[in-house]
Amino acid sequence: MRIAILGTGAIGGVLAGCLSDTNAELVCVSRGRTARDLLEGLTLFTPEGSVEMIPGERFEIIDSEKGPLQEKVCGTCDVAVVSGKSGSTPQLASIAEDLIKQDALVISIQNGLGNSGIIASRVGWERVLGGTTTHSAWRDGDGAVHWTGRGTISLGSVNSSEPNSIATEFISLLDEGGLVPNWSIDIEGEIWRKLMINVAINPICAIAGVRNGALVEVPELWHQAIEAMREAEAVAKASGIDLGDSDSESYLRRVVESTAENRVSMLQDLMAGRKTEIDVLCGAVISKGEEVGVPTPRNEILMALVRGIEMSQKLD
Ligand code: KPL
Repeated sequence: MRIAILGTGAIGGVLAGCLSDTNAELVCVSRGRTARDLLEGLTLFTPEGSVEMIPGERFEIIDSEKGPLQEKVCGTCDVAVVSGKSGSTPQLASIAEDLIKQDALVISIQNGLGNSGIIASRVGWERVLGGTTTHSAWRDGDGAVHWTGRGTISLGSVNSSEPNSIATEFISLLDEGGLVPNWSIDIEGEIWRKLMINVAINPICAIAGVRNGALVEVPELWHQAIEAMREAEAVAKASGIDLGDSDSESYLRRVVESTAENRVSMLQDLMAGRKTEIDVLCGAVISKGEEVGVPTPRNEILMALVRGIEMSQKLD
């Protein structure tokens, strides 16, 4: 199976590293410095502390800054996984469209709402799967990927159907690579549950400049996180999303505790001088809230503050 990974930052790097242990052919799409680093090889620090060095030749590397794709790579991939930042989804979706075969699947495992719709506008809903991940990782200044927390990858079709043969083969490769995949019959609910976690953790840790664990150490931060999450939960319910009966506060606590040493992706973005994903996190909760008549004042404040920080760092 030939798999394209579009966006090989932190999570994309974990995917590339783990799948390099399987017999999948791997095409990695990155830009500029990340693509050049990958040519030298990928260094992956596992959560258990071991280091894997994967030679650059293991991957076919495409630098998206170097103009249109070469004819020979077009229409060659069975699966394309979009793992870049949400701001690059339109560009990555268009590259995915060129890379994939007719019956291929394109899967977003990015944070936030709306990525699958952007991808579907290029490749059609019949070739799109929803996805989400709870693996956590960061990429250091030398391009090495630090996989800080083992999680899972959930995939599912937007119409809750069973996996086809391509999805089944892809899942078994993810499994072989140690990425703990599962097929979800309710991928929309899973994407919303991840969104609830992200609006609780990401903006607050990014604004305060703290690691995830601080949320359970500082009661005032925890209070803000819960309020932001509860708003997202109310919007999800009013939008008809089934969130099951699990207690969201205990789930949030478990995620924060298991990623306590992490710098959340939004904090990493600000530290690296990148724009954040606030629009597809708090921004998505606010606009869905407006549609269904649920007020979201906490998300509005968090979004305004993150936008202010982006502006002060001239990231607009
Ligand atoms: O998804 C994450 C992120 O950093 O964006 C969490 C789960 C909050 C882990 O840090």
